[in-house]
Amino acid sequence: MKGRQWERWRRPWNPLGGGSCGGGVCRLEMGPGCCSFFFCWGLGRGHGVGTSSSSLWNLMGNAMVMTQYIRLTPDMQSKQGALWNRVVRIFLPPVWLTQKPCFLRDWELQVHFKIHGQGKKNLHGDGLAIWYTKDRMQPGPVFGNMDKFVGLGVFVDTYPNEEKQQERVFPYISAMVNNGSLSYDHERDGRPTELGGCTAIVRNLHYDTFLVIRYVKRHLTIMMDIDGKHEWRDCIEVPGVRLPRGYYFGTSSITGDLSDNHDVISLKLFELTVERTPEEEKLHRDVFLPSVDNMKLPEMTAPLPPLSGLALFLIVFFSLVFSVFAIVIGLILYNKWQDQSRKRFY
Ligand SMILES: [Ca+2]
Repeated sequence: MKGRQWERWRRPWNPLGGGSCGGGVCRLEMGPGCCSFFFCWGLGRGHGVGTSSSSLWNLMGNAMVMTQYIRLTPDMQSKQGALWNRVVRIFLPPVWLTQKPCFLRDWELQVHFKIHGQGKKNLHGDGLAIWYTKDRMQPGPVFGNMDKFVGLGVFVDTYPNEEKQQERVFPYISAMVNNGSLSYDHERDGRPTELGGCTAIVRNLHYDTFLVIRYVKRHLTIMMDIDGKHEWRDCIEVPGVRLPRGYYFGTSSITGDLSDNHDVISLKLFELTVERTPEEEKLHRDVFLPSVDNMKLPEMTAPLPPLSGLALFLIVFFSLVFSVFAIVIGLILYNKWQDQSRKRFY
């Protein structure tokens, strides 16, 4: 599925019905009672994150707003930054309600990004990640985001950590779906948990680079436009991906000993209008935990909550009462038995 074939399916997600993202003009729309959406910056009339009071995005860590893009990390060691869509709070008298941001069923996220820096071959890192996850704003080791995340992660990994790389040429794009039980293996560049991947030579290019993540009828497709030809090229295609609705979109990046500028020029989210047969409607019911058909994710084992002081006191108290009770009964029975043996004796 390439090129413009999908155009007819998609429209910008805008609950108010008045937004558009045609002609390179991005608009940010939001209204009471609806979830957030559209965002973009640069492009002249776009809304800047952090410069607009109605911004629906939060920056984190070392991320910076520049005039034409968001810089997740500069080309410096040990930096990390992220950009997340925000929780929208609305006031419905008499209470504030926290609105989940996005309840799209079928969607497409277009990411316009740029990775560049001074480092020569294999002396740059670490890349960036794009997220659709249950949690937001949780810094950590996975491209600047938390490990054991719940949702989808798409990684543009620019540095091969694993020494013997025969099959994979870097920079490398890969995807991972997690229910919170899996760790991303940084030393092996996520290989044990990857759903699929492809090589993507994206550093220090003089033209624009794009990535698109499409999620339609539980089918995850990731394509890229990195050759300056304005054409989508296939990268990853995975059927049977079950993602809950209402998760957050974000992007994050980290540098370590090696570094790069990781810039995000725009993120555009589209709702896709897809017809379903009644059977598909039944099959595509909402799910509560991410999973992939034909792929076993370890079960989530919730740790037992620690006992509260009161619970501990009650347990000890009733154990003591029970012990005393048992001893008393035991004594009574013993006495009775002794009485009876005495009677028998006389
Ligand atoms: Ca890596």
